[in-house]
Amino acid sequence: MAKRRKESPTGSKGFYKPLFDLCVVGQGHIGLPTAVTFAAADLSVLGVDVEAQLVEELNNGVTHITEPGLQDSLQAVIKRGKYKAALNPEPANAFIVSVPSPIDENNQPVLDYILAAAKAIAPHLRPGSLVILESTVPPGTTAGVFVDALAANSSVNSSEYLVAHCPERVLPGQILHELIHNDRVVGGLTAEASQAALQLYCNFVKGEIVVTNATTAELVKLSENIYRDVNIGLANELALAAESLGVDVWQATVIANRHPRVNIHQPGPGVGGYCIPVASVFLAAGTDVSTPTIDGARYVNSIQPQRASDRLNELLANVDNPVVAIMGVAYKGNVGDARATPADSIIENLKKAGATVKVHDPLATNSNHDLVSLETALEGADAAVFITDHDQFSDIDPDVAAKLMRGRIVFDGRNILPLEKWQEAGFAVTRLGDGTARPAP
Ligand code: SAJ
Repeated sequence: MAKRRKESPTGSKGFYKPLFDLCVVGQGHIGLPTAVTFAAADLSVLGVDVEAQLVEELNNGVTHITEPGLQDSLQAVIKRGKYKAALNPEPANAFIVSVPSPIDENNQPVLDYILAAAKAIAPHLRPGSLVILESTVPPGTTAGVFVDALAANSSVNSSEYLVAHCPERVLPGQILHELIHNDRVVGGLTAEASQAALQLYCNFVKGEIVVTNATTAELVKLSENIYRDVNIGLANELALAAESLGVDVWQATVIANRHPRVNIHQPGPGVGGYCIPVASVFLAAGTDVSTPTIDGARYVNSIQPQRASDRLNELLANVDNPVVAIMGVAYKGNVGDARATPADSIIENLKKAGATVKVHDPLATNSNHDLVSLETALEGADAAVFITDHDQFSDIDPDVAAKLMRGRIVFDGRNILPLEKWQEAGFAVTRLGDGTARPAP
């Protein structure tokens, strides 16, 4: 439990007991699970968001974030009087900022939401208050513009409150579990800030809490996601090499990964989401070193949707006015989030090439495409294109698909289908990187 500071509201010595232990600014994919998990650990939590309708829905125990267990947990902590949502911050012992940090059309980080959150909480800071920035930021942000924004809007001397960067590392679809069980890094501007942040996360973190400084914690977060981006880029380039050799990259990868120190990731039709694709942009914004490996992998991943589209156009070359069933628009398997998905550009490219596209996704809740049922998507389709690796796609009966579809073309962008079963049902299954794009010389 964060230690209560015996300070009066005016900051003079005495007893100051704010209404809330914790105020979490930003009630999105990370902020809401964080607020609810702290509330479930018996802290009194205020969840703040700028969206009035969202605040109202949250206070009614409703969330449209499709995260397993989240809505039930929200309703439980509301019932126990441990969670309330509001439009504006209120006095609290600790504040967490967990708001979006997107990139703009010039590929530059946008910190406006973070600075607005700092401005909103600053008037509520008291001596001993703890402020934690969780949002992913360029290295140097916490110690720079973030604390500057707090200082510019607080009447308390900045040496009297505590600031830390504590990035999250949860996997959408497993957030409530990973928030508790993953190791956590806390990076204070001062040792006291690190200890206060450690105390706070001790309320529920069962993993190890590793203490460092703020800028190191910022680099740790970016390193984790850049590691993934670079390794996905490697997998996508190995897929290209496999195609040129006429070999199956999926088989080569399985065998290579038997090496005790090799973990080659999976090639795919693109790298989506708001995390991996922007990590290298944040690193570049906070440093002035040249990073050709990181930049090269980012480039490879950014053109992967086009490469997948080009392969699809080859497969559909002999089909007049093709009807294509798109299987999956979520940015990755087993999640409902269709924002920043590679599927959007693949669908656009197919339409530009003259295809009629029907889109099916059993989990997506926020796609900008009209979604149809599996049967409707497959009905009369010349081709089925699997873009998202939802587990349930592996269970589709190819014999049923054969009865519904007009054609027998299948593009399995994630190598999720039982290949022989679909081939036995009469389908010509092409997998990205399977070596059939250019037969071996
Ligand atoms: N992808 C591939 N090949 C792979 C793995 C993923 O093409 O081998 C694609 C996915 O299909 C998806 C994209 O990359 O489109 C990103 O997938 P992801 O599994 O990296 O998922 P995110 O972005 O939801 O979560 C990542 C995670 N970071 C790491 O695994 C290092 C998560 O732990 C972070 O908390 C999250 O970013 C974040 O919020 O930063």
